[in-house]
Amino acid sequence: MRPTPFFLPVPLPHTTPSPLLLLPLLLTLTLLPTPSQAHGYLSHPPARAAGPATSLACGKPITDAIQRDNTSHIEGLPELALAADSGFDASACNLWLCRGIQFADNNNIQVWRAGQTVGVKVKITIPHDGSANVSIVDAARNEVVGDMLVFWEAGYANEREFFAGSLPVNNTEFNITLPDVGARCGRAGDCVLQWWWYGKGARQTYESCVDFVMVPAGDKAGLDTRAEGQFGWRRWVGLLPWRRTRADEERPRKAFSSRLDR
Ligand SMILES: [Cu+2]
Repeated sequence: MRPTPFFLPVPLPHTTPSPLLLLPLLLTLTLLPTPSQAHGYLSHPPARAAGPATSLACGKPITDAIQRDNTSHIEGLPELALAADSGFDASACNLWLCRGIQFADNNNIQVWRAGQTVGVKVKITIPHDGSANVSIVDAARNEVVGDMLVFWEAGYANEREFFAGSLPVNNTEFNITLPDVGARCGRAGDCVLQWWWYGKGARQTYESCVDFVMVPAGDKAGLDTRAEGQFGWRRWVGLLPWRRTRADEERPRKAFSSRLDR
């Protein structure tokens, strides 16, 4: 047998193309929507992150995709449910509510009162001009409760402003004032605070959900006994200095989830 030549000389170009010629290509690559790597998430207050309950409801492929890229768009997820062994359970996983991420995976339940002002932060990594809103959503019906709390009809996450560094600050940092939704959102899991963004050029939807319970103003006893114990220690843990770091907010994974869940 003849030995296979192990080195095949490849002719090298005699000249390197000018970087200017590469510029259009680079710009195209930068601006093209990237299917598997996207776009934004609500970074504060802590939002739902996919975990074991999501894997059980939505299957492993979808859960893996969300864990790989917490800014991913919803439209890329349904195809991952198609395989016979995807583990997707349509009755338990609604991809259009919180991207299917399950309440049971969240150990960061906010305790809020009507009239309270809450600071919200959003992380946008790739812009797509579009519309957005932050609303309270009835989780059982996937229905906005009352009026949207913040609403951008158009011009949210505009590409040109983003790359020029002139994106309006209120796209990513703003306050909301909570209406009295105690009647519908009195138990954790009843409602979510949802950040919703649709990039119209990319035709992609991004969503993050914050879990909360609304208690009567100034009345701690409004929590039933089961919830009081549950939220009592969870809130206490939430106040520990090592629990709340900037890194934790920027990286919406649950650093201590397995410890807390057991
Ligand atoms: Cu994109």
